[in-house]
Amino acid sequence: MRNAILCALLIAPAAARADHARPRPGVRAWLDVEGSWLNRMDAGAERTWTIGFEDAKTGPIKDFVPIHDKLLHLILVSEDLSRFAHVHPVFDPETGRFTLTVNGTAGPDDRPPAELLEPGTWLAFAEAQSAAKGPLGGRFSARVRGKARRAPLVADAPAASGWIEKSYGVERAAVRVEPAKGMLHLAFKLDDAKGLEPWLGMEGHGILVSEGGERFYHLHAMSGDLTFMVHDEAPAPGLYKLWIQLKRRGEVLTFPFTVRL
Ligand SMILES: [Cu+2]
Repeated sequence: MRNAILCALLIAPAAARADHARPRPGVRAWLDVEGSWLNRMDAGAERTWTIGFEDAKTGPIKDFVPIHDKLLHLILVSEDLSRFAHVHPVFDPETGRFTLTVNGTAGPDDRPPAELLEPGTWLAFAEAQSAAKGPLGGRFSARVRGKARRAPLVADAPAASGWIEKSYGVERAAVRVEPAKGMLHLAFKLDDAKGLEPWLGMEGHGILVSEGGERFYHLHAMSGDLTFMVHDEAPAPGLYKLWIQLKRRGEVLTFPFTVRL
């Protein structure tokens, strides 16, 4: 734990880093849905999700500083990892709380897409940075009433070259797990890579979540090349869903893969 934090602090933001902020001892991260900690709601209902971080001794944390251009990054995934959204809840400096309106009419950056929040359990991973305490992470769940539609998680098969090649409509992209001792390297390539531009302070972002949602990593592309890294540990072997996110010609693109590590 301490090593991971040190590592995240020591490596400059411009370099590749995997600041998969983890829950921090002495800090409680919480989510409530419309003021209730039961975190249940009906599908399609407009609800406010509120997120906060509380220090056991000093109370609510309010001294957030931007990390990759935003004060809080929230990754929402369905429990079967078939659905995904990366959103940025709105900060209230008075209370130190972040809010997200789901199924509502909030701005484009802080609202999950409409196809999200179908019945079932949703997992939410929050990443923020306190000026005094450093990276803060939170892992939450919420339940949308009704019968969940669950898709099995099946690994994408790599070609003999090791590359997993996939089509997304007219797009083609590929990823390859590259052996690296004590860390993880994922090489990525995109057929139409002209006009890529930085997004949230990086060339690209990779979100990696283990089957069942126990483990969460946020990877970044190294400058000039699209290799995504977890540099401070090797994620445990298993099946993972990976979403590579890049910005090209003004548009944020998301490429999902299922990889076996
Ligand atoms: Cu974000």
